[in-house]
Amino acid sequence: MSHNIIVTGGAGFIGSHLVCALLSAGHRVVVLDDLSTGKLTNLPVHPNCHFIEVDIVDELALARIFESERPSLVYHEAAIASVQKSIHDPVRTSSVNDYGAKHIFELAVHVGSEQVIFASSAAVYGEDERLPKLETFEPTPLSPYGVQKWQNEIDAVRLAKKGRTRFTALRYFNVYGPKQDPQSEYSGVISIFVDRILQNKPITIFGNGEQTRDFVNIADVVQANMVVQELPSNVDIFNVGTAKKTSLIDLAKHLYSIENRIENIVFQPKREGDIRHSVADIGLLMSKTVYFPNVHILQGLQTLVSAVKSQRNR
Ligand code: UD2
Repeated sequence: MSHNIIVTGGAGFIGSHLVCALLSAGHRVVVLDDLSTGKLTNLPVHPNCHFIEVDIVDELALARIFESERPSLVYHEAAIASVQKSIHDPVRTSSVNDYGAKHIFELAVHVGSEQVIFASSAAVYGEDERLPKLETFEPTPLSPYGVQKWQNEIDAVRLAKKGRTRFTALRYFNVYGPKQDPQSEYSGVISIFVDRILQNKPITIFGNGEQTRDFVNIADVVQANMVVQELPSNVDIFNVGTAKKTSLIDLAKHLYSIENRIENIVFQPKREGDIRHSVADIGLLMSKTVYFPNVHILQGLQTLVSAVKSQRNR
């Protein structure tokens, strides 16, 4: 079935990959983005792709868009997606990540959208040291970002009882892939490492490098977003990862060996709010859908390095 779909944050890293997959599946897509970190060049030129520049805290503008588009499906990917930024600026991040999401969710219910699929985060698990992370663990976030994403889930549970809109939260683990912007200090570690190694500059590891993450390729994150469409439950919360963990040191080693370069690593103190280990249990998502993580980290890193190099040569 073809849907009219709103994708917030659709010009960003994850959103734009998702928009391409939705267009390929034959849907009409309306992209909402304030272009604070997203880029128009991330979006394909396609007759079914429509872009509207809007800030998700602008309630009036959003209401107008939802009233006229009446989307059957909403993907909410817009956020200030940074643990560190949420610590330095909890007020602004809360207005976007918490209140922005509230607006989107309320409007989807108001116009009778069938489903809202939204980006939550492994950051909700915070200081709980049990591994792998199970959706049934009580969240204990360490950062405002984790609290904000948890609040989104609480709102989803509340609103799912109110109308006919179904809510699906996807707790992304550490997403990486082409189009992830390496330029900010808040960028994902893989994008920063690739950028610096290709420029022959040293990389920085915060802490001793033994912290681990479940690095999940953007292709698998898009897959998760696609397979949860049409799930019958009123509300679902799923981890999206690979169930495999990689330490920062191993990640750095893989990248240096792909590029055949001598390791050049600077160590700095651990960052505030940094969780030590993180790996997803993905049994729930795999049992309820056909999700299967296809991209092995080594293969994903190799593809990413080639993509970044060929983009630079253009
Ligand atoms: C990621 C997500 C965040 C949230 C969280 C869930 C990104 C950018 N952030 O936060 O949105 O979903 O996962 O747990 O994907 N590091 C270095 N050197 C660098 C940069 C980072 O050592 O130059 C370390 C950092 O201290 C951390 C690890 O690498 O231990 C991963 O950092 P990150 O910023 O990529 O992601 P994380 O896990 O803080």
